[in-house]
Amino acid sequence: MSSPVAEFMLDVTARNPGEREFLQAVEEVLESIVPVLDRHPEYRSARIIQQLVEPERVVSFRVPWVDDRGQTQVNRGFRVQFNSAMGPYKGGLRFHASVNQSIVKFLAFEQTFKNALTTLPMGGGKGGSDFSVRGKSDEEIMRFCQAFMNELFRHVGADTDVPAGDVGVGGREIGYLFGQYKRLVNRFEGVITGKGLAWGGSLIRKEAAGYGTVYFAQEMLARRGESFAGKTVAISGYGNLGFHALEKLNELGAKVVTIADEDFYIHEPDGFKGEKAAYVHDLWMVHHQTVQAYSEHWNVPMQPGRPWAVPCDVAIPTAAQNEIDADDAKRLVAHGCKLVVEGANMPCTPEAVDVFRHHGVLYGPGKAANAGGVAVSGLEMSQNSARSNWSREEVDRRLREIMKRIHDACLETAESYGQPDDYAAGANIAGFLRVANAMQAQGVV
Ligand code: 2IT
Repeated sequence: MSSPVAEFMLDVTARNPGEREFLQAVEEVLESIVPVLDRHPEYRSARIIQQLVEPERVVSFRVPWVDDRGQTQVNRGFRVQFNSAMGPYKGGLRFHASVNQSIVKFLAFEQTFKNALTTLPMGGGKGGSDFSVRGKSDEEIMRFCQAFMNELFRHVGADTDVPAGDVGVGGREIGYLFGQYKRLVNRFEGVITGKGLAWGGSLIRKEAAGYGTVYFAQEMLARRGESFAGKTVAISGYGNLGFHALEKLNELGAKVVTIADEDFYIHEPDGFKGEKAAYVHDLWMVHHQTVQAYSEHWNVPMQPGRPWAVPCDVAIPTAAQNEIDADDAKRLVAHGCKLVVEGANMPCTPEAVDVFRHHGVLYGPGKAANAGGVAVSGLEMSQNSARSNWSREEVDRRLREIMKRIHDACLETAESYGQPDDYAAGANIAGFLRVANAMQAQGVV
């Protein structure tokens, strides 16, 4: 760690005790922006960094609900409104047993830079609950979503804070959340994105994060005169993002050979094609099942652990933070992986990224590569404001353009700060500059 960062991190650590993921995300960004602060001392004197690492607002609330047996359950809800310099707070809601304040703060911090990279007018936020959708009935999910919104509604709004989905929050949950918001405020407004097509949603929103990640990876390959045709790809999560990445990769002639849940993975050496791909589509998004169901249905053994020991040309982690550690990274390198592109948020540990850098593996950071989801959320907001609907082709074209723009911004920024091909440095610096300039222009607020 460089010493100005180490010194600053002492203070951030003292102010955010035990928030491992948040501190990891902050340190990663700070490491990248040291050269910016050296070139632009005005950010230091305006204490932009001190302001930037402090969320504008953190809301934590009780979510009581009644399960199917009549038993009261109590979960914890969060909404972190991190930074509104670029626009209304924007970012997803995550429902997963692992959710805590550190996780939502790291996600909201990352989201601030990601959203800035899209160049659409969106600030950064994130929220969620330690509620697990797995094993719950539809009625329980509805009651939970309504209870969650009974508090969240007072903090959000189409021009204030616009949530969306994330892990554990798909079309069904968005529907229940939106319905309860509308009932409480008596207004039909674009308060949430990822809505159904008949009630304000955008075409391509559900595909956007997965397609966008692949478009970004395509740009990285194209720059080296390569394409996905014939490439072997390992992915992990097979939810909304993972499945749509798989779908686009199949379309481009790649072979996706793995999917994984939290404990096991499936290796399909010939790829998930045709009916197998259709089965993967339903596995989480319709049935909320683990890979055990796939294993039994297709009579393919499931393997314990993570899928990163499987030989591949490209790895696209699509599950959760820190799912690739240094040992996984070494295995990927040893088996010939040349490109790692983050579909999930912060799936590679800093040590894993060091391994990739050391071995010349090209690395696309999530805050750039997976920005397609929130980018199309931004397009959904525009359509809601204009009360219009764009065609599939129109939204997909804009998504491609945005991903290319982000890719080019990362490269050009990295280059201009003397770190050619370092997409992580480029993403952090480009995102930082946009947010920092907006904050400075708006004064001490
Ligand atoms: O991580 C993400 O960018 C998302 N979960 C999507 C956020 C959004 O507001 O669409």
